[in-house]
Amino acid sequence: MTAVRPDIAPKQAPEATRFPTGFVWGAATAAYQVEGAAAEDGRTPSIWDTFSRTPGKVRNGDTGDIAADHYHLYRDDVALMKRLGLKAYRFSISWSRVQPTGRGPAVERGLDFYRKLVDELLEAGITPVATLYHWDLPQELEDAGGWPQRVTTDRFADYAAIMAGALGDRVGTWTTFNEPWCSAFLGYGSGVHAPGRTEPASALRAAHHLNLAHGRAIEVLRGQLPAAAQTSVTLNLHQVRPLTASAADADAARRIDAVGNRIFTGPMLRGEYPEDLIADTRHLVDWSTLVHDGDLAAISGPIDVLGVNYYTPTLVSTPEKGAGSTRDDGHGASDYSPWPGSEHVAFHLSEGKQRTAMNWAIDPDGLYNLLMDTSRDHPEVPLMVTENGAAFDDYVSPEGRVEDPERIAYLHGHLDAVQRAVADGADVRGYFLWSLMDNFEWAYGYSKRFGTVYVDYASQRRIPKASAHWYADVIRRHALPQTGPS
Ligand code: IFM
Repeated sequence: MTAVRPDIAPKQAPEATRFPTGFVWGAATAAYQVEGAAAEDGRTPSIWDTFSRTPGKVRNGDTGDIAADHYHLYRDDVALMKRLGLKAYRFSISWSRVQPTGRGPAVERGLDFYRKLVDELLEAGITPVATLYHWDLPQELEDAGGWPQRVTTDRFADYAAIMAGALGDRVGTWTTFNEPWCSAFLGYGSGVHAPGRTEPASALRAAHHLNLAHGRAIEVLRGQLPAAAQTSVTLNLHQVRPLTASAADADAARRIDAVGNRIFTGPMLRGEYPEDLIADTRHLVDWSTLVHDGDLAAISGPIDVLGVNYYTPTLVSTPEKGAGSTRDDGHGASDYSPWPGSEHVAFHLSEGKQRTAMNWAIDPDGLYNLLMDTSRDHPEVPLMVTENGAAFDDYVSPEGRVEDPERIAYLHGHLDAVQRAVADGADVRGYFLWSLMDNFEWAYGYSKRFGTVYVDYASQRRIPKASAHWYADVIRRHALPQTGPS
Protein backbone atom coordinates (compact mmCIF):
# COMPACT_ATOMS: atom_id res chain seq x y z
CA MET A 1 0.00 0.00 0.00
CA THR A 2 1.40 3.38 -0.92
CA ALA A 3 1.33 5.93 1.82
CA VAL A 4 0.18 9.35 0.78
CA ARG A 5 2.77 11.91 1.82
CA PRO A 6 1.03 14.63 3.81
CA ASP A 7 2.48 17.36 1.62
CA ILE A 8 0.99 15.88 -1.53
CA ALA A 9 -2.27 14.64 -0.03
CA PRO A 10 -5.28 15.57 -2.18
CA LYS A 11 -6.85 18.73 -0.89
CA GLN A 12 -10.00 17.92 1.01
CA ALA A 13 -12.88 20.19 0.14
CA PRO A 14 -13.83 22.01 3.34
CA GLU A 15 -17.10 20.95 4.88
CA ALA A 16 -19.81 23.26 3.54
CA THR A 17 -20.96 25.62 6.27
CA ARG A 18 -24.54 24.91 7.05
CA PHE A 19 -26.97 27.67 7.88
CA PRO A 20 -28.25 27.70 11.46
CA THR A 21 -30.88 25.18 12.46
CA GLY A 22 -34.31 26.64 11.82
CA PHE A 23 -33.01 29.20 9.30
CA VAL A 24 -36.03 29.95 7.10
CA TRP A 25 -35.80 29.68 3.30
CA GLY A 26 -38.42 31.64 1.45
CA ALA A 27 -39.40 33.75 -1.51
CA ALA A 28 -41.51 36.89 -1.62
CA THR A 29 -44.07 38.66 -3.80
CA ALA A 30 -46.54 41.52 -3.30
CA ALA A 31 -50.23 41.73 -4.11
CA TYR A 32 -50.27 44.42 -6.79
CA GLN A 33 -47.17 42.99 -8.43
CA VAL A 34 -48.51 39.46 -8.98
CA GLU A 35 -52.22 39.06 -8.31
CA GLY A 36 -53.98 40.71 -11.25
CA ALA A 37 -57.78 40.32 -11.01
CA ALA A 38 -57.84 44.04 -10.35
CA ALA A 39 -61.59 44.43 -10.61
CA GLU A 40 -62.75 41.00 -9.50
CA ASP A 41 -64.79 39.92 -6.51
CA GLY A 42 -65.38 43.40 -5.21
CA ARG A 43 -61.84 44.78 -5.30
CA THR A 44 -61.74 48.55 -5.78
CA PRO A 45 -58.84 50.61 -7.14
CA SER A 46 -55.77 51.30 -5.07
CA ILE A 47 -53.41 54.20 -5.64
CA TRP A 48 -51.35 51.94 -7.91
CA ASP A 49 -54.33 51.24 -10.17
CA THR A 50 -54.81 54.97 -10.56
CA PHE A 51 -51.12 55.76 -10.94
CA SER A 52 -50.46 53.06 -13.51
CA ARG A 53 -53.36 54.37 -15.59
CA THR A 54 -51.93 57.89 -15.54
CA PRO A 55 -50.09 58.44 -18.84
CA GLY A 56 -46.32 58.63 -18.48
CA LYS A 57 -46.09 57.20 -14.97
CA VAL A 58 -45.32 53.55 -15.73
CA ARG A 59 -43.11 52.29 -18.53
CA ASN A 60 -45.07 51.12 -21.59
CA GLY A 61 -48.30 52.07 -19.83
CA ASP A 62 -48.18 48.72 -18.00
CA THR A 63 -50.66 48.11 -15.18
CA GLY A 64 -51.22 45.40 -12.59
CA ASP A 65 -54.60 44.49 -14.07
CA ILE A 66 -53.46 40.97 -14.92
CA ALA A 67 -49.86 40.86 -13.66
CA ALA A 68 -48.84 37.21 -13.11
CA ASP A 69 -52.49 36.25 -12.56
CA HIS A 70 -51.58 34.78 -9.18
CA TYR A 71 -55.18 35.36 -8.10
CA HIS A 72 -56.28 32.57 -10.41
CA LEU A 73 -53.07 30.54 -10.56
CA TYR A 74 -52.18 30.49 -6.88
CA ARG A 75 -52.70 26.72 -6.59
CA ASP A 76 -50.18 26.07 -9.38
CA ASP A 77 -47.83 28.61 -7.85
CA VAL A 78 -47.97 26.94 -4.46
CA ALA A 79 -47.36 23.57 -6.10
CA LEU A 80 -44.33 25.08 -7.82
CA MET A 81 -43.06 26.49 -4.52
CA LYS A 82 -43.40 23.04 -3.01
CA ARG A 83 -41.43 21.47 -5.85
CA LEU A 84 -38.67 24.01 -5.26
CA GLY A 85 -38.62 23.09 -1.58
CA LEU A 86 -39.50 26.58 -0.29
CA LYS A 87 -40.23 26.60 3.41
CA ALA A 88 -41.97 29.98 3.57
CA TYR A 89 -43.84 32.33 1.26
CA ARG A 90 -44.02 36.06 1.97
CA PHE A 91 -47.01 37.68 0.27
CA SER A 92 -48.95 40.87 0.82
CA ILE A 93 -52.65 41.52 1.14
CA SER A 94 -54.42 43.93 -1.16
CA TRP A 95 -56.27 46.22 1.24
CA SER A 96 -58.86 47.27 -1.34
CA ARG A 97 -59.59 43.63 -2.13
CA VAL A 98 -60.61 42.83 1.43
CA GLN A 99 -61.98 46.20 2.51
CA PRO A 100 -63.01 48.09 -0.62
CA THR A 101 -62.60 51.84 -0.19
CA GLY A 102 -60.54 51.20 2.96
CA ARG A 103 -63.47 51.62 5.33
CA GLY A 104 -66.32 49.60 6.70
CA PRO A 105 -67.02 45.90 6.60
CA ALA A 106 -64.79 43.37 4.91
CA VAL A 107 -65.76 41.64 1.71
CA GLU A 108 -65.84 37.88 2.26
CA ARG A 109 -64.90 37.07 -1.34
CA GLY A 110 -61.72 39.08 -0.93
CA LEU A 111 -60.87 37.45 2.38
CA ASP A 112 -61.58 34.05 0.86
CA PHE A 113 -58.78 34.44 -1.63
CA TYR A 114 -56.27 34.84 1.18
CA ARG A 115 -57.85 32.06 3.24
CA LYS A 116 -57.55 29.71 0.27
CA LEU A 117 -54.00 30.81 -0.50
CA VAL A 118 -52.93 30.28 3.11
CA ASP A 119 -54.66 26.91 3.35
CA GLU A 120 -52.96 25.80 0.16
CA LEU A 121 -49.60 26.87 1.56
CA LEU A 122 -50.15 25.11 4.86
CA GLU A 123 -51.25 21.99 3.03
CA ALA A 124 -47.99 22.12 1.08
CA GLY A 125 -45.95 22.54 4.27
CA ILE A 126 -45.03 26.14 3.43
CA THR A 127 -45.20 28.77 6.17
CA PRO A 128 -47.27 31.82 5.18
CA VAL A 129 -45.80 35.22 6.06
CA ALA A 130 -48.37 37.97 5.54
CA THR A 131 -47.62 41.63 4.92
CA LEU A 132 -50.55 43.97 5.50
CA TYR A 133 -49.34 46.79 3.30
CA HIS A 134 -47.05 46.74 0.30
CA TRP A 135 -47.78 50.21 -1.15
CA ASP A 136 -51.37 49.81 -2.39
CA LEU A 137 -53.50 52.26 -0.41
CA PRO A 138 -57.19 52.15 -1.35
CA GLN A 139 -57.72 55.09 -3.70
CA GLU A 140 -60.60 56.46 -1.62
CA LEU A 141 -58.27 56.89 1.34
CA GLU A 142 -55.82 58.80 -0.83
CA ASP A 143 -58.72 60.95 -2.03
CA ALA A 144 -59.35 61.74 1.62
CA GLY A 145 -55.72 62.87 2.03
CA GLY A 146 -53.72 59.63 2.15
CA TRP A 147 -50.80 58.97 4.47
CA PRO A 148 -50.07 62.65 5.20
CA GLN A 149 -53.41 62.60 7.10
CA ARG A 150 -53.44 61.17 10.63
CA VAL A 151 -56.91 59.65 10.15
CA THR A 152 -55.40 57.09 7.76
CA THR A 153 -53.80 55.43 10.79
CA ASP A 154 -57.31 54.77 12.17
CA ARG A 155 -58.26 53.13 8.91
CA PHE A 156 -55.13 50.97 8.98
CA ALA A 157 -55.77 49.81 12.56
CA ASP A 158 -59.30 48.76 11.53
CA TYR A 159 -57.94 46.90 8.53
CA ALA A 160 -55.33 45.13 10.70
CA ALA A 161 -58.13 43.97 13.00
CA ILE A 162 -60.08 42.58 10.04
CA MET A 163 -57.09 40.63 8.81
CA ALA A 164 -56.13 39.31 12.24
CA GLY A 165 -59.72 38.11 12.62
CA ALA A 166 -59.74 36.43 9.21
CA LEU A 167 -56.31 34.83 9.13
CA GLY A 168 -55.06 34.90 12.72
CA ASP A 169 -55.84 31.24 13.20
CA ARG A 170 -53.56 30.18 10.33
CA VAL A 171 -50.90 32.84 9.73
CA GLY A 172 -48.16 32.87 12.35
CA THR A 173 -45.97 35.71 11.07
CA TRP A 174 -47.33 39.19 10.35
CA THR A 175 -45.61 42.21 8.88
CA THR A 176 -47.25 45.60 9.10
CA PHE A 177 -45.48 47.49 6.31
CA ASN A 178 -43.11 46.75 3.50
CA GLU A 179 -40.58 49.54 2.96
CA PRO A 180 -42.52 52.48 4.39
CA TRP A 181 -39.67 54.70 3.15
CA CYS A 182 -40.84 54.08 -0.41
CA SER A 183 -44.48 54.78 0.47
CA ALA A 184 -43.59 58.09 2.11
CA PHE A 185 -40.74 59.43 0.03
CA LEU A 186 -41.23 57.95 -3.44
CA GLY A 187 -45.00 58.30 -3.14
CA TYR A 188 -45.20 61.84 -1.72
CA GLY A 189 -41.66 63.22 -2.25
CA SER A 190 -40.17 62.39 -5.65
CA GLY A 191 -43.52 61.17 -6.97
CA VAL A 192 -42.06 58.24 -8.91
CA HIS A 193 -44.45 55.94 -7.04
CA ALA A 194 -48.17 56.22 -6.39
CA PRO A 195 -49.83 58.50 -5.58
CA GLY A 196 -47.22 60.59 -7.40
CA ARG A 197 -47.27 63.67 -5.16
CA THR A 198 -44.18 65.87 -4.92
CA GLU A 199 -44.60 67.57 -1.54
CA PRO A 200 -41.63 67.28 0.82
CA ALA A 201 -43.63 68.21 3.91
CA SER A 202 -46.34 65.69 3.05
CA ALA A 203 -43.66 63.01 2.64
CA LEU A 204 -42.43 63.64 6.19
CA ARG A 205 -45.97 63.68 7.53
CA ALA A 206 -46.62 60.41 5.70
CA ALA A 207 -43.52 58.87 7.30
CA HIS A 208 -44.78 59.72 10.78
CA HIS A 209 -48.24 58.37 10.05
CA LEU A 210 -46.81 55.17 8.59
CA ASN A 211 -44.81 54.77 11.80
CA LEU A 212 -47.91 55.42 13.88
CA ALA A 213 -50.03 53.07 11.78
CA HIS A 214 -47.35 50.39 12.27
CA GLY A 215 -47.45 50.83 16.04
CA ARG A 216 -51.22 50.84 16.18
CA ALA A 217 -51.44 47.73 13.99
CA ILE A 218 -48.90 45.91 16.15
CA GLU A 219 -51.06 46.64 19.18
CA VAL A 220 -54.15 45.35 17.37
CA LEU A 221 -52.36 42.22 16.16
CA ARG A 222 -50.97 41.52 19.62
CA GLY A 223 -54.44 41.84 21.08
CA GLN A 224 -56.01 39.43 18.60
CA LEU A 225 -53.37 36.91 17.60
CA PRO A 226 -52.34 33.83 19.54
CA ALA A 227 -49.36 34.42 21.84
CA ALA A 228 -47.06 32.40 19.56
CA ALA A 229 -47.65 34.68 16.57
CA GLN A 230 -44.73 36.84 15.45
CA THR A 231 -45.05 40.49 14.48
CA SER A 232 -42.63 42.45 12.36
CA VAL A 233 -42.04 45.30 9.96
CA THR A 234 -39.85 45.30 6.86
CA LEU A 235 -37.55 48.25 6.16
CA ASN A 236 -35.40 48.94 3.12
CA LEU A 237 -32.53 50.16 5.22
CA HIS A 238 -30.05 52.08 3.10
CA GLN A 239 -26.45 50.96 3.52
CA VAL A 240 -25.12 54.49 3.26
CA ARG A 241 -21.46 55.17 2.50
CA PRO A 242 -19.68 58.52 2.15
CA LEU A 243 -17.78 58.94 -1.13
CA THR A 244 -14.66 60.24 0.62
CA ALA A 245 -13.39 60.56 4.16
CA SER A 246 -14.18 64.29 4.20
CA ALA A 247 -16.32 65.78 6.94
CA ALA A 248 -18.73 67.11 4.31
CA ASP A 249 -19.30 63.64 2.84
CA ALA A 250 -19.69 62.18 6.32
CA ASP A 251 -22.42 64.75 6.90
CA ALA A 252 -24.10 63.79 3.62
CA ALA A 253 -24.09 60.14 4.77
CA ARG A 254 -25.47 61.11 8.17
CA ARG A 255 -28.33 63.01 6.55
CA ILE A 256 -29.33 60.17 4.23
CA ASP A 257 -29.05 57.69 7.08
CA ALA A 258 -31.37 59.93 9.13
CA VAL A 259 -34.13 60.40 6.54
CA GLY A 260 -33.60 56.99 4.91
CA ASN A 261 -33.22 54.75 7.97
CA ARG A 262 -33.38 56.29 11.41
CA ILE A 263 -36.67 58.05 10.66
CA PHE A 264 -38.14 54.54 11.04
CA THR A 265 -35.74 52.65 13.32
CA GLY A 266 -35.60 55.60 15.73
CA PRO A 267 -39.29 55.70 16.69
CA MET A 268 -39.94 52.00 16.14
CA LEU A 269 -36.98 50.59 18.04
CA ARG A 270 -35.92 53.41 20.35
CA GLY A 271 -39.13 55.36 20.86
CA GLU A 272 -37.70 58.63 19.56
CA TYR A 273 -37.12 60.59 16.38
CA PRO A 274 -33.43 61.38 15.86
CA GLU A 275 -32.58 64.94 16.83
CA ASP A 276 -30.48 65.47 13.72
CA LEU A 277 -33.44 64.44 11.52
CA ILE A 278 -35.64 66.96 13.27
CA ALA A 279 -32.98 69.65 12.84
CA ASP A 280 -32.53 68.83 9.13
CA THR A 281 -36.27 69.01 8.42
CA ARG A 282 -37.76 71.49 10.88
CA HIS A 283 -38.15 74.11 8.13
CA LEU A 284 -40.58 71.69 6.46
CA VAL A 285 -42.64 70.29 9.33
CA ASP A 286 -43.38 71.22 12.89
CA TRP A 287 -42.53 67.95 14.59
CA SER A 288 -43.94 69.16 17.89
CA THR A 289 -47.46 69.29 16.48
CA LEU A 290 -47.07 66.39 14.03
CA VAL A 291 -46.11 63.97 16.82
CA HIS A 292 -48.81 63.82 19.46
CA ASP A 293 -48.39 62.78 23.07
CA GLY A 294 -48.36 59.02 23.24
CA ASP A 295 -47.39 58.51 19.58
CA LEU A 296 -43.84 57.41 20.29
CA ALA A 297 -44.97 54.93 22.92
CA ALA A 298 -47.49 53.54 20.44
CA ILE A 299 -44.94 53.29 17.65
CA SER A 300 -42.30 51.56 19.75
CA GLY A 301 -44.34 48.60 20.94
CA PRO A 302 -42.17 45.49 20.80
CA ILE A 303 -41.87 43.49 17.59
CA ASP A 304 -40.50 39.96 17.27
CA VAL A 305 -38.53 40.31 14.05
CA LEU A 306 -37.13 43.16 11.97
CA GLY A 307 -37.32 42.48 8.23
CA VAL A 308 -34.47 43.94 6.22
CA ASN A 309 -34.53 44.38 2.44
CA TYR A 310 -31.23 44.90 0.66
CA TYR A 311 -30.26 45.24 -3.00
CA THR A 312 -27.33 47.69 -3.31
CA PRO A 313 -25.47 50.25 -1.21
CA THR A 314 -26.02 54.02 -1.36
CA LEU A 315 -22.90 56.11 -2.06
CA VAL A 316 -23.23 59.80 -1.26
CA SER A 317 -21.29 63.04 -1.20
CA THR A 318 -21.75 66.77 -1.10
CA PRO A 319 -22.74 68.13 -4.52
CA GLU A 320 -19.37 69.76 -5.17
CA LYS A 321 -17.95 66.34 -6.01
CA GLY A 322 -19.10 66.88 -9.59
CA ALA A 323 -19.44 63.29 -10.73
CA GLY A 324 -22.44 62.84 -8.46
CA SER A 325 -25.96 63.22 -9.69
CA THR A 326 -28.57 64.28 -7.19
CA ARG A 327 -31.13 62.50 -9.34
CA ASP A 328 -29.65 59.04 -9.64
CA ASP A 329 -30.08 57.62 -6.19
CA GLY A 330 -31.23 54.30 -7.65
CA HIS A 331 -34.87 54.99 -6.82
CA GLY A 332 -35.99 56.37 -10.19
CA ALA A 333 -35.54 59.69 -11.94
CA SER A 334 -37.56 62.70 -10.88
CA ASP A 335 -37.15 66.46 -10.80
CA TYR A 336 -38.19 66.24 -7.16
CA SER A 337 -36.07 64.75 -4.41
CA PRO A 338 -37.21 61.95 -2.12
CA TRP A 339 -34.81 63.28 0.55
CA PRO A 340 -36.62 66.21 2.20
CA GLY A 341 -34.24 68.59 3.91
CA SER A 342 -31.23 66.95 2.26
CA GLU A 343 -31.98 67.64 -1.38
CA HIS A 344 -28.42 68.84 -1.94
CA VAL A 345 -26.81 65.46 -1.27
CA ALA A 346 -25.33 63.86 -4.40
CA PHE A 347 -25.55 60.15 -5.20
CA HIS A 348 -22.90 58.10 -6.98
CA LEU A 349 -22.63 54.77 -8.74
CA SER A 350 -19.89 52.65 -7.16
CA GLU A 351 -17.08 52.17 -9.66
CA GLY A 352 -15.78 48.77 -10.62
CA LYS A 353 -18.86 46.80 -9.65
CA GLN A 354 -21.03 44.70 -11.89
CA ARG A 355 -24.59 45.96 -12.20
CA THR A 356 -28.03 44.47 -12.46
CA ALA A 357 -30.62 45.45 -15.06
CA MET A 358 -31.72 48.17 -12.59
CA ASN A 359 -28.19 49.62 -12.88
CA TRP A 360 -27.70 48.78 -9.20
CA ALA A 361 -24.15 47.88 -8.19
CA ILE A 362 -23.73 44.29 -7.03
CA ASP A 363 -22.14 44.50 -3.61
CA PRO A 364 -22.72 41.63 -1.17
CA ASP A 365 -20.50 43.29 1.44
CA GLY A 366 -23.23 45.90 1.69
CA LEU A 367 -25.58 43.23 2.99
CA TYR A 368 -22.97 41.92 5.41
CA ASN A 369 -22.37 45.43 6.74
CA LEU A 370 -26.07 46.20 6.93
CA LEU A 371 -26.76 43.08 8.99
CA MET A 372 -23.79 43.72 11.26
CA ASP A 373 -24.62 47.42 11.73
CA THR A 374 -28.29 46.72 12.41
CA SER A 375 -27.60 43.97 14.89
CA ARG A 376 -25.03 46.17 16.63
CA ASP A 377 -27.46 49.09 16.85
CA HIS A 378 -30.51 46.97 17.76
CA PRO A 379 -29.23 43.78 19.35
CA GLU A 380 -32.60 43.12 20.97
CA VAL A 381 -34.41 42.31 17.73
CA PRO A 382 -33.73 39.28 15.51
CA LEU A 383 -33.35 40.02 11.80
CA MET A 384 -34.85 38.42 8.73
CA VAL A 385 -33.71 39.20 5.19
CA THR A 386 -37.17 39.71 3.74
CA GLU A 387 -36.03 40.72 0.25
CA ASN A 388 -32.85 40.30 -1.75
CA GLY A 389 -32.42 39.55 -5.42
CA ALA A 390 -31.72 41.04 -8.79
CA ALA A 391 -33.27 41.88 -12.15
CA PHE A 392 -31.49 40.72 -15.29
CA ASP A 393 -32.53 40.61 -18.93
CA ASP A 394 -33.72 37.02 -18.86
CA TYR A 395 -35.04 35.26 -21.95
CA VAL A 396 -36.22 31.80 -22.87
CA SER A 397 -33.73 29.83 -24.96
CA PRO A 398 -34.89 27.90 -28.04
CA GLU A 399 -34.72 24.81 -25.83
CA GLY A 400 -37.19 26.41 -23.46
CA ARG A 401 -34.73 27.12 -20.64
CA VAL A 402 -33.88 30.32 -18.83
CA GLU A 403 -30.21 30.45 -17.91
CA ASP A 404 -29.46 33.19 -15.39
CA PRO A 405 -25.88 32.69 -14.16
CA GLU A 406 -25.67 36.36 -13.09
CA ARG A 407 -28.58 35.85 -10.69
CA ILE A 408 -27.01 32.67 -9.31
CA ALA A 409 -23.78 34.59 -8.72
CA TYR A 410 -25.73 37.42 -7.08
CA LEU A 411 -27.60 35.06 -4.77
CA HIS A 412 -24.49 33.08 -3.94
CA GLY A 413 -22.59 36.22 -3.00
CA HIS A 414 -25.41 37.60 -0.88
CA LEU A 415 -26.15 34.32 0.88
CA ASP A 416 -22.45 34.06 1.62
CA ALA A 417 -22.69 37.55 3.13
CA VAL A 418 -25.61 36.41 5.30
CA GLN A 419 -23.59 33.41 6.42
CA ARG A 420 -20.60 35.61 7.28
CA ALA A 421 -22.82 37.94 9.29
CA VAL A 422 -24.31 35.00 11.17
CA ALA A 423 -20.81 33.65 11.88
CA ASP A 424 -19.85 37.10 13.19
CA GLY A 425 -22.76 37.23 15.58
CA ALA A 426 -25.74 38.71 13.73
CA ASP A 427 -29.00 37.01 14.67
CA VAL A 428 -30.41 36.44 11.17
CA ARG A 429 -33.33 34.03 11.16
CA GLY A 430 -33.97 33.55 7.45
CA TYR A 431 -33.82 34.72 3.86
CA PHE A 432 -36.55 35.54 1.36
CA LEU A 433 -35.53 35.79 -2.24
CA TRP A 434 -37.10 38.63 -4.23
CA SER A 435 -38.93 37.49 -6.10
CA LEU A 436 -40.59 34.14 -6.46
CA MET A 437 -41.58 35.08 -10.00
CA ASP A 438 -41.30 37.89 -12.51
CA ASN A 439 -43.84 40.59 -11.82
CA PHE A 440 -44.95 44.20 -12.17
CA GLU A 441 -41.87 46.20 -11.15
CA TRP A 442 -43.73 49.41 -10.27
CA ALA A 443 -42.73 52.37 -12.48
CA TYR A 444 -40.69 49.99 -14.66
CA GLY A 445 -43.75 47.88 -15.44
CA TYR A 446 -42.92 44.44 -16.79
CA SER A 447 -39.60 45.56 -18.27
CA LYS A 448 -37.59 44.29 -15.28
CA ARG A 449 -37.55 40.63 -14.31
CA PHE A 450 -36.67 39.93 -10.68
CA GLY A 451 -38.15 36.42 -10.54
CA THR A 452 -36.38 33.17 -9.95
CA VAL A 453 -39.28 31.81 -11.96
CA TYR A 454 -39.79 33.27 -15.44
CA VAL A 455 -43.31 34.36 -16.34
CA ASP A 456 -44.36 34.36 -19.98
CA TYR A 457 -47.03 37.02 -19.62
CA ALA A 458 -48.78 36.11 -22.87
CA SER A 459 -49.51 32.54 -21.75
CA GLN A 460 -48.90 32.95 -18.00
CA ARG A 461 -46.62 29.93 -18.27
CA ARG A 462 -44.08 29.67 -15.44
CA ILE A 463 -40.54 28.47 -16.22
CA PRO A 464 -38.21 28.03 -13.25
CA LYS A 465 -34.94 29.72 -14.18
CA ALA A 466 -31.58 28.01 -13.54
CA SER A 467 -31.39 30.09 -10.33
CA ALA A 468 -34.60 28.47 -9.06
CA HIS A 469 -33.01 25.03 -9.36
CA TRP A 470 -29.84 26.38 -7.74
CA TYR A 471 -31.84 27.88 -4.85
CA ALA A 472 -33.76 24.63 -4.43
CA ASP A 473 -30.43 22.86 -4.07
CA VAL A 474 -29.22 25.36 -1.45
CA ILE A 475 -32.44 24.84 0.50
CA ARG A 476 -32.09 21.07 0.29
CA ARG A 477 -28.48 21.14 1.55
CA HIS A 478 -29.16 23.97 4.01
CA ALA A 479 -25.77 25.19 2.84
CA LEU A 480 -24.18 26.97 -0.10
CA PRO A 481 -22.40 24.93 -2.75
CA GLN A 482 -18.64 24.77 -2.17
CA THR A 483 -17.68 26.90 -5.12
CA GLY A 484 -19.30 29.98 -6.51
CA PRO A 485 -20.47 30.02 -10.11
CA SER A 486 -17.73 30.52 -12.68
O1 IFM B 1 -40.16 44.99 -6.52
C1 IFM B 1 -39.69 45.69 -5.40
C2 IFM B 1 -40.51 45.33 -4.18
O2 IFM B 1 -41.86 45.58 -4.38
C3 IFM B 1 -40.05 46.14 -2.98
N1 IFM B 1 -38.63 46.04 -2.80
C4 IFM B 1 -37.78 46.24 -3.95
C5 IFM B 1 -38.25 45.37 -5.10
C6 IFM B 1 -37.34 45.57 -6.33
O3 IFM B 1 -37.35 46.90 -6.74
